[in-house]
Amino acid sequence: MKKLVSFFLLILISNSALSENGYRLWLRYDLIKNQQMLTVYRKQIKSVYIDGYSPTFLVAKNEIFLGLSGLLGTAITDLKTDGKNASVVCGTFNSHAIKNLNIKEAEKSSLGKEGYIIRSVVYKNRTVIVIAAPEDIGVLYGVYHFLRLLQTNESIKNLVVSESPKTKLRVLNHWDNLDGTVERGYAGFSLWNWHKLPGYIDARYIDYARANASIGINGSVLTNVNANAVVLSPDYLKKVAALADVFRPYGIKVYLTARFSAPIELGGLSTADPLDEKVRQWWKNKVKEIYEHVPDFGGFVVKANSEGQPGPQNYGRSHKDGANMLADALQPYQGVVMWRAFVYDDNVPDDRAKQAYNEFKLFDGAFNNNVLVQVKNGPIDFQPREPFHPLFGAMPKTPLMMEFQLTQEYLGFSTHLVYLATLFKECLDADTYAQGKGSTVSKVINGSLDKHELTGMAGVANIGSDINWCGHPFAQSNWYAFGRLAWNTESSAESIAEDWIKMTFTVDQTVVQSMKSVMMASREITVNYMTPLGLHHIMGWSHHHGPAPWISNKHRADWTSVYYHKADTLGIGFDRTVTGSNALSQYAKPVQDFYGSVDTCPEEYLLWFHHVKWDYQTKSKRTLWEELCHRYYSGADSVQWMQKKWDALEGKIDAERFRQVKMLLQVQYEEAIAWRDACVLYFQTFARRPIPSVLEKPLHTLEYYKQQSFPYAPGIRPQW
Ligand code: BDP
Repeated sequence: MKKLVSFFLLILISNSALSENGYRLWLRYDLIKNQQMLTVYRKQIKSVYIDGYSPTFLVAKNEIFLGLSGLLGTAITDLKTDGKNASVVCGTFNSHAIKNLNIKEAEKSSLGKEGYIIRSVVYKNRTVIVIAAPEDIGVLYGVYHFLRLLQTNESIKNLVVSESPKTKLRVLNHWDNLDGTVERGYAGFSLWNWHKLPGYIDARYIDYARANASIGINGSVLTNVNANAVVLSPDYLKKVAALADVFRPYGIKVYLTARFSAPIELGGLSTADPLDEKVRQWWKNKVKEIYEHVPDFGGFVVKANSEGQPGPQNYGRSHKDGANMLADALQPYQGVVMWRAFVYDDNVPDDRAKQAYNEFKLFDGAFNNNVLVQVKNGPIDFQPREPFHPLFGAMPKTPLMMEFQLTQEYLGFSTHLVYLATLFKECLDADTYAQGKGSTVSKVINGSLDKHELTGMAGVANIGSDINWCGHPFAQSNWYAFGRLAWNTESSAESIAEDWIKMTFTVDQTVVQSMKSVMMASREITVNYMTPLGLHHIMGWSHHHGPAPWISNKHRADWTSVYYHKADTLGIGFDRTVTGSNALSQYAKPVQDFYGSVDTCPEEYLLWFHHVKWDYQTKSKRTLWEELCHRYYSGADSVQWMQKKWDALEGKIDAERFRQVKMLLQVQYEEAIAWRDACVLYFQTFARRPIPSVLEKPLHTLEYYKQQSFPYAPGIRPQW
């Protein structure tokens, strides 16, 4: 009996060790299955020498041994003291081992602080793989890159890799509240256990840091942009310091969100006026105190005078006054301010899309040099599709930081499979024409267009306490892709997807190609069943789940759906041309001309910029009404296509994640049908035309869809 019990225990243990619950993300390091590659790798990699002892070197060492022993399934010798016979040598350019290898000066220059090289060099008739960098962190990044080559079964013969990041600050923005909830979070609760910190360090903090470092993320904003001043109190700063200590070896700095009214709430002052001497001094003291706890503190992210948050305008001051006050306090310590341009106040404008530009453009060049203005990718709010934000290209004297949203607030939460890198790329590749053709958003962000040293990209995190971190197995790809794109804004969505699949699932080419085709199409499919042809912000009220194009009569017009789609008996769409809000005037002339005419405006943006008649003939020769119906139907049908592709993978990937994604795709399909039916039936009340007869009848009535309610939809702001 005893024997039997231990036998079952063994099975249990070995099963759980093999369990593909998604926890390991893209750092799985399982034995390489391709025997040919495995033999080549094993032959070439027998020992490693790490020339360095700093905390960063220690984690690099742990990672390379963890990775190599898992991937190669053999013991790798750790040459502790002497690198002469090592097959892989890691170190900074100043280290003894690397100096011996005579790396050319030219190869070292222009790598910057975080860059690295990976080279196959011949040393005493032997090929040695060198991972070298100007600084320790570059070596860690190089180690992750090297492991990626093996994970993706790339050749490691004649390696000539030179890498350095295209943006300087590559940060995750956690919208995590101190009570453990996550605003717009769909993957459980916050990772940060504030109650148990600083004494208790959850092992997850380390795995979080590893995952980030592996894709070059070097900053973590721990708290929600709708900020709570308590995080700046002495007790919480100790907790923040404990996290910073965990992240430091991985090259990750912590940042906090600064509640503008903190001098009143924490400091007992009667004002938070940024020009008041006492307020300024309060922030200086607070910043000094923070740096005593966290010597490499990154700085502040600020949401001010937006959606009810306090800010300088409460005192008749400007964004510039507010940002520069904090920048002055941070300057002595090289801290930065990321001042958000996502602003809209209580005075509902004629077009919310114009507000950020109107409030910020005039301050171009007026911010201190440690201020970045953080701009969402589009002018409204992380919609399935938006044109690029008009501030990109409009503030050449100010470093503009990109803000993407990884958490799928408007894209099906963590239920829908939506690979967002195509959305990110669409924005990065868009041409602002700020300095003529080729002035892409990517060049604005990476500083090359306007010669900025300080550059950055932020991603609103989709990470929570769920075992697989992101809720949906494929949502991990958005975290991954964000890091890779922040590192190199020019990388392609496709190549990133390919790496991610290979590292996360399998290198089997048929699976890779199939999954990749689903991922690459997924965002467009979602746009089609949610907001085709440039429609936007027609989701459920406040929680943003499901369709609700009928939302009207709320206390502010721009929190309704009818404000955005403007459907009437004549047509549909928001006229943002000269005959309407003229939001187009905020773009460079060629962009205005292109989007300004219905003839040249791509149909993807048609109803974003134009109010178009129901009988307008689209490129497909269908009327606008018919085209709208077709897009909604084809979107929902395409989810079935994704399901078929997925079903064909059964047995080719692990059963656990296969089943999870299968179930999620079915929910996605049902929700896509709801989107399709609800929107088509609702817009039909204006168009007064039949749904084309080739399309099947909606499943339910419009009334049915209107009555759906989701009182406990996740991620909602408690105070709303
Ligand atoms: C919106 C979210 C809201 C955020 C806001 C922001 O609905 O929860 O606070 O963005 O970015 O998309 O500040």
